[in-house]
Amino acid sequence: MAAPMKGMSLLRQAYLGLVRPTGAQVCRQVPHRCYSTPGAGQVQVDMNSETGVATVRLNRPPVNSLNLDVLTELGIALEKLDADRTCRAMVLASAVPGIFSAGLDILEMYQSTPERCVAFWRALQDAWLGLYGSRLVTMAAIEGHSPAGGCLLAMSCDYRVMADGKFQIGLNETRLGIVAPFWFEDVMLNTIGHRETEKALQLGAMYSAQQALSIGLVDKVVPLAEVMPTVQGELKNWLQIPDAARVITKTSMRKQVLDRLRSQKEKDAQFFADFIGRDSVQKSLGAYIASLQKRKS
Ligand code: CO8
Repeated sequence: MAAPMKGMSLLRQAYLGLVRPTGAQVCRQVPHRCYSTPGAGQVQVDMNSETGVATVRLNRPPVNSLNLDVLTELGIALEKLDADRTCRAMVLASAVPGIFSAGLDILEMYQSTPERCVAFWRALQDAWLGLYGSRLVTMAAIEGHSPAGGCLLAMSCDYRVMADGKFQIGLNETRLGIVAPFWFEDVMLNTIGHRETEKALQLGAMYSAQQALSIGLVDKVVPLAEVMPTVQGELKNWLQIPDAARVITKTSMRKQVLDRLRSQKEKDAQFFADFIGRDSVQKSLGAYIASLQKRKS
């Protein structure tokens, strides 16, 4: 595999086919520990060239937590679909039953190195910019739990269909002793408005599907087996609209929020690494990880 080129992001190099970016490769660039076996297939892309609809499934059992590898793969997948002129829409879903995504991999934030934290955060920024800024019609098929970063991905789509039942969705960061970044906040504000966002973010609120529907966090709630058919049905409406007019409208609605992050990506990544490295934050994260494990036993 070619050595990484200076001055060009790994994502860009991968897109140009110069490198295959795995966590291991980033690991070689920055000293840190690896948490998972890197490799392809954690983001499955199924492109239907007849309909122009791609289905992108997160596939990182047990809970689709988003680590550096997954975020890098996701960013590349989105960039490729955006460049594919035969593709008009994308459904974001999960290959893991019962889970949309558990959000960011907490182990990427716990006892990590500043260099790894920055690399991880850049991968998240790029994946999110690709999703929120996508020219495609994007729909989230939420067939399971969707906390934190999972909720961010869902909110960044144009439309959300969620399975009724025991699953929950929301930005729960404050419960971990961390703070949702300004761009998570911006996306939520644009989705559910100021008052609901204030409550949701301060409380780290997790909503049932019906509660999420009532505040506009999701657009439709249906039985689990109906999620995909409902998404497909809704897509038909969206795909009736001429792409050019829809894309210009979407861009105009989202540009301000996208530009806010674009203009301060490095500052934001550095802030994340500094914040996460604080003793008090590490202590909170450690306690949260322990509580997840305790809940299980
Ligand atoms: N990261 C890493 N590991 C996780 C995560 C995660 N986000 N979520 C769960 N796991 C692990 C569990 O610890 C468990 O590990 P093990 O098998 O080794 O004990 C395994 O995955 C399975 O988890 P559960 O048994 O809990 O699975 P369930 O199906 O019962 O529940 C849930 C699934 C509901 C998703 C549950 O696991 C859960 O609530 N997880 C926590 C989700 C969460 O709080 N995510 C927040 C991540 S932070 C984020 O996305 C934004 C951060 C922004 C940072 C800004 C700072 C400036």
